[in-house]
Amino acid sequence: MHIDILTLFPEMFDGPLTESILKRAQENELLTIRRHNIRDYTTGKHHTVDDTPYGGGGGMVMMAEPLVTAVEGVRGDDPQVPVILLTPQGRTLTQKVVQELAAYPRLILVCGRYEGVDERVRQSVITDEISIGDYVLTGGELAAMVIVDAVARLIPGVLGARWGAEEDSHAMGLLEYPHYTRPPVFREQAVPDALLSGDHGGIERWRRREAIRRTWQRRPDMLLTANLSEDERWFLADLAEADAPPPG
Ligand code: 6GU
Repeated sequence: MHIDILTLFPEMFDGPLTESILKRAQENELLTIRRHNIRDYTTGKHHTVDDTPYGGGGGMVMMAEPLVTAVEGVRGDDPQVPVILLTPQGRTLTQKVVQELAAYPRLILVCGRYEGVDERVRQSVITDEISIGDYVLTGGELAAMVIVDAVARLIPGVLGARWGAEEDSHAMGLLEYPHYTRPPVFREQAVPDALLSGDHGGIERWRRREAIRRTWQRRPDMLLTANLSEDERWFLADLAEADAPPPG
């Protein structure tokens, strides 16, 4: 996977890209990331990238020329590559969208700044717009980092072989089951017997049920689309009954 990031602040990415799993993914050449400073695509001697909005009002708007020139320069003659603008107006990022993005060999991420970008950037070069949630950030950079991280961990080989992404919360359609490690008792709280049994079928069943319990408690909306067995549907019905308001 190759990701190009267009930004006015390429150094913002130093931390996330140079530690831990994203660092190793790049060292192993499973992921290549190139950062491009939009300011390098300006022509005037002042290297201006923003201007006041037509019609007045506060704030600044990112100009069309540097941004479109940057996208065209970076994209080359590959019309297939998604050019994604990070903006609170985009479609909301979910694990399903992350999976969709991870299937491309290449992505271009465009980080908006200031109050917005000239509408003609959208019309000229943007193929998709993504938001990472219903709140407002000062720019698209943090959102781009979120996308890079979430996409990278789905690339085969980025996570260890024994530690795939298949059982992640959301990928499974359920929140994750509770985890425990040593010691067996911590401040009088014991690890559940089911996990100490060595019975792999029993452990799997316990984990599925606890994932369902947690999802019921925290994200009942996710259960509408979760893939549950007959036995698990009965377990969920029992949970719902125990929680039901008292009769009368
Ligand atoms: Cl992609 N950009 C900005 N500026 N704010 C956001 C966002 C993106 N996603 C959520 N809030």
